[in-house]
Amino acid sequence: MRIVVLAGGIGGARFLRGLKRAAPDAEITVIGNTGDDIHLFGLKVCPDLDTVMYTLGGGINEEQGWGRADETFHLKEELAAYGVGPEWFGLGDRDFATHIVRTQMISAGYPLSAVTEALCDRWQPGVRLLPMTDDRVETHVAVEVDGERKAIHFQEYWVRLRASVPAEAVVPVGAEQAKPAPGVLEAIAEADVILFPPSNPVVSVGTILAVPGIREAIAEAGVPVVGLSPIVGDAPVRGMADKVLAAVGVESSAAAVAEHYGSGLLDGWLVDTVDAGSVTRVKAAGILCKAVPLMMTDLDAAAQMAREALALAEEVR
Ligand code: GDP
Ligand code: FO1
Ligand code: CA
Repeated sequence: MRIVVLAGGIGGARFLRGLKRAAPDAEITVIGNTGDDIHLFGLKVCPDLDTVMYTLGGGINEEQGWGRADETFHLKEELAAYGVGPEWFGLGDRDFATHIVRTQMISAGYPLSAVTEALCDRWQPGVRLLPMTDDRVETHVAVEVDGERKAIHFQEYWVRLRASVPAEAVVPVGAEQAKPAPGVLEAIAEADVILFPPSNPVVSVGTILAVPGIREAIAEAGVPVVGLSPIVGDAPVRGMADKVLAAVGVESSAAAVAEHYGSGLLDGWLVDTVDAGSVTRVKAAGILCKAVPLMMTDLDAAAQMAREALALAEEVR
């Protein structure tokens, strides 16, 4: 079975770990969000691709959910001693190596998709990890700080400001001109099932869908498309999905996110058991819906969620 998954960082990566366990013989292609990418110290950092790669490859900091296990921060401290920041973004010594290799290869002319494949040669994530595009896309967030309206990088909004001010708009800068990376449209066309993990619907899955051609290819693939809600009990399990959903005029609820994707894209939607009351509303939107436990407390729980998603896909097929 060929499965395509549109993934952000932590939510996507943890679900994928469960999916690998639930469907060990499946050929899994991951289309990763690159809108979170940021250039720092002359290096290209791809947080969501790295989170998927490290999580599936066994190198992730488990408690944090991003960055490397057994990390140290000597380089960051040395840079800070020179007054070179930003200090608010925690790049560790081990992680730096990934960004150096990536930037070196990009400077030598390799596209991000080829670089990602080379990095995965080391980590062996057990899935084919494709960036959504080889072109530069950067998510920016419009905010008002001290009476001044400005657009800041998504990482500055989330990591520096901790989403403490309302997001007035979310713009995937460059997405309109971007082309899907090699293999992306082919994987979608050849998929037997397409899954949206409990990733951020705006700045992860939404950004991937903003690359022209991807949304259309999914809608036209003619195979079940099933998603899992990242919103449980009207709040994100972690992160700032409520803030960025508000920016696109969507309430923070499992049902509203399903309606936001819409029946033109989604065939099935899983909500957590605490949101069982919203199943009728999702079904009324023309999307098959079921309430099951959706907390990825451990690998078994994530694997069970993946099984439920695949079972729902069979129901809509
Ligand atoms: P990010 O790029 O690191 O923010 O990761 P993703 O976009 O892939 O996923 C972020 C989303 O995952 C957030 O909106 C969370 O609410 C959701 N999430 C994290 N852990 C869980 C979980 O255990 N269950 C569910 N249902 N959602 C989760
Ligand atoms: N998230 C933080 O909250 N603080 C950080 O200092 C931080 C550094 C960082 C470095 C590399 C990397 O791959 C991810 C990192 N993240 C950090 C996570 C990153 O901001 C993610 O994009 C967000 O969690 C949302 O997707
Ligand atoms: Ca992300």
